[in-house]
Amino acid sequence: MATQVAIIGAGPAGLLLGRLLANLGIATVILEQRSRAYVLGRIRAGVLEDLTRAALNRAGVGARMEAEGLAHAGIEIRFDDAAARFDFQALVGREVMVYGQTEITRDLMDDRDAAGLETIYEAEGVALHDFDRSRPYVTYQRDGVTHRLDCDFIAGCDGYHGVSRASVPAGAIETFERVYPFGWLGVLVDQPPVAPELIYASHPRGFALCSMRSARRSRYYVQCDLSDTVAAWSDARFWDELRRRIGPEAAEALRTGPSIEKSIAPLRSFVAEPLRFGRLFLAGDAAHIVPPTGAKGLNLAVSDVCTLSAALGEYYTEQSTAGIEGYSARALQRIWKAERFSWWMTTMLHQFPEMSPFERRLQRAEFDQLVTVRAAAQAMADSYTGPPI
Ligand code: RFL
Ligand code: PHB
Repeated sequence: MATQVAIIGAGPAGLLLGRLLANLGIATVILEQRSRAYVLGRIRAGVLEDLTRAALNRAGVGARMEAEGLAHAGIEIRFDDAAARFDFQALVGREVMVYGQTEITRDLMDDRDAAGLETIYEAEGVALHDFDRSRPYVTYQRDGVTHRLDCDFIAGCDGYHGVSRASVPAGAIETFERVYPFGWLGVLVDQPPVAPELIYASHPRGFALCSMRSARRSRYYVQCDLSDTVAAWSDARFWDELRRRIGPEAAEALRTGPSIEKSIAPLRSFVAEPLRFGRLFLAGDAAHIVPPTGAKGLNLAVSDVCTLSAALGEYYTEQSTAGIEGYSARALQRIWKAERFSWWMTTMLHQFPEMSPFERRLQRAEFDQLVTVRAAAQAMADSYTGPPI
């Protein structure tokens, strides 16, 4: 089998790249190691920047998002007993869209099926070959049979644990990493959200976040220990802990119910440089991880593949290699901005082990700065809603 661009991974990065390249008349095959149902079962991101929303619309896959997504013009940040609303519209003239990653993934999968574009699920043992030469290829097994996919380029969109980044010789790649000493325990529940907008709360017992997926489905998180297990957190314990951290008014308004999903995610900042190795490109979580506090991971995956698809479009339609040569540097500019913001939000709002009272006071001063200095609030709103490229 042969194609122009072999895409590894059917997460949002791989699927959107496939749609963007199809729009440019470029052929793709996606190889995904999991089943479609497994990919759709992962509960992840919920907040889309303006640019992500615009990119999905431009790509032609935004109709359901526009109909069902919730536009949010601000967020609340709480610190101990203090609370402030940040009005993104007033501060920077932009808003965000709350629409689950699961729904985007479903929209992209349905679109790909309707267009008759090939996705091979449950592709095992994917291996990348000769991407440092002119004719790369990918091998994989399905139902016990080995297949070979010849291509011009390989796009590694296979997430943090994928095979693409791992295929690069160690001497050709540099990585930067911070692992945080805590995780997020997330619960999905079929109950109306506690408030019309997201609440980020820093409390002496730890961080908490109230988010949502729709007017009837809510998503909540509490900071937890890395050693915690889902089994140790009954629904009752989770609701109790959340109530303690989000302030009395929200605790009062909180509507609880049986969790329909519960999972623990570790928090990490990570960047690999560069993002291109001959004819292999890395995009999305394969190239970088941000802690979820800034809601940036999915948005970065989208901006990476927008940049990459434009570069590949230039190559095929204008026979110019300038775009693919500049891809890494271009994408990394935005990536490091998002890394800084996500690290900063995480550092301001979480309880760190062995944090001194001095450091807690500094966190409070950071919050007060946001509340009292308009330029500081504007900078936060600019980063949260997504700065123009
Ligand atoms: P994904 O979604 O991990 O998809 C990669 C795909 O590659 C497949 N794969 C392979 N396929 C073939 N061969 C192999 N060897 C393979 N190895 C892996 C995997 O099965 C998978 O299907 O990466 P992608 O597409 O780059 O998308 C990135 C986003 O998923 C991620 O950044 C966001 O979910 C991060 N994130 C958030 N981002 C936001 O922009 N806003 C948010 O509000 C937000 N909240 C979150 C988040 C991530 C979270 N967790 C669980 C990490 C909240 C949480 C709790
Ligand atoms: C979510 O709804 O899952 C969500 C929202 C905002 C974040 C992280 C996750 O910062």
